[in-house]
Amino acid sequence: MKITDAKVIICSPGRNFVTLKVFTDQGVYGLGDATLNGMEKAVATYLEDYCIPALIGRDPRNIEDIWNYFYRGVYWRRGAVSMTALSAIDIALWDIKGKMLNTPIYNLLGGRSREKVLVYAHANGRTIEETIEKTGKECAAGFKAIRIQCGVPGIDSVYGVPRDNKAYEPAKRGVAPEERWDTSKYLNFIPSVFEKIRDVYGDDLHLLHDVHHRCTPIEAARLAKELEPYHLFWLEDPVSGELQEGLRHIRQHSTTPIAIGEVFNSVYDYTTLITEQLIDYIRMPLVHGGGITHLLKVAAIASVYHINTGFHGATDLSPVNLAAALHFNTAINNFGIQEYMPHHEIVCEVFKTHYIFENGFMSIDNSPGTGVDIDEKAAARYPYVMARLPVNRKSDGTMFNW
Ligand code: CS2
Ligand code: MG
Repeated sequence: MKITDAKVIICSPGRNFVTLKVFTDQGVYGLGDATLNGMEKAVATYLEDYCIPALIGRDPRNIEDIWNYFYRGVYWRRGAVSMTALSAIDIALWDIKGKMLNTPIYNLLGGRSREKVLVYAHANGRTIEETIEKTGKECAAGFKAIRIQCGVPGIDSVYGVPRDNKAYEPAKRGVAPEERWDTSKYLNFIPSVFEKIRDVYGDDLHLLHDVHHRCTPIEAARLAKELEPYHLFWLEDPVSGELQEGLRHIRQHSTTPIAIGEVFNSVYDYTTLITEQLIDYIRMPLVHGGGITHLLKVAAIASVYHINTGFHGATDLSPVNLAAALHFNTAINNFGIQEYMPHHEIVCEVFKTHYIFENGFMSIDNSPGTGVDIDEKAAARYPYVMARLPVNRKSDGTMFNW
């Protein structure tokens, strides 16, 4: 069996997605997600100019060897752009293997460990009142776990909280906008939000919060400690994580569980964090972390240290990634939770999926491979639009030292 060709499809049904389609001489093709928010064309170029020519002619069944060829065989290893490209190749190859064997990917990963996958929703309010209202809406939709973000008095724009009450989409058209941030205002305010949410919704709901890396280690330790009374499911990305040792400060001061890694792309971003048990959940998603092949290894190491998965799943990760993640989450033992932000309706015109959400959980059916297909004609109706994530400065204009 041989790979005969591959192509990159870029489309923008509401937001940009990059999809890799790998063709074989058996008529079966595989799809991989190659979307890297705000850097879409860099991944597409890396795939088209460097990876696809080296992929053609290889046997798609040899996933492990192909993975190592593109990781260890490349002099300039790692990095978000190349790891996203490698993830797309890997997911497409698992899709092909599933289709060739006529079985869903979870079956290739050891079969079902669970019937359904716990997911969390987002409640983003500009004020505490709006956050309470949005939390209520997600509870009514059946969610058992909700990520709570709230606008902060005195800060014009809080990342992840849309100012215009529109759907969540942090990337803005054109060159990256610059925003102002004030960590002390944020730290003084956020515990009061969780106090109110617990007052209204009680103890059973799982509450999560995302710091988006906007604290120094000691600031993050203070926040984790002050949030303890509200027993969060997790506090996400409390620090940037580039300095793995920074997480020790948080651990030394608090029992709030910590999740990190949506911007990580290899197991080497996690070694200290996992082996010293400084975190509780790994966030690195299949699409940016080297695909199923690499995440299987990261999850296995994490499992030894009683650390669970909680993959990134914002709307800038395509349905191809979400489906692959659901297979992965269905199979592995140390699954914790999956982020789930439903894609905009028009995304469903382009991507045809076989997963469902019901009463707080998601499940995937027995379709072979990932179970996702792409309608290329529909994709062509939504051409690429340049969009970037915002840059933050302190209120006096200084760039942060996070
Ligand atoms: C966020 C994301 O979902 C999350 O946890 O941190 O919204 C993230 O900011 C975007 O996916 C960036 O692309
Ligand atoms: Mg996040």
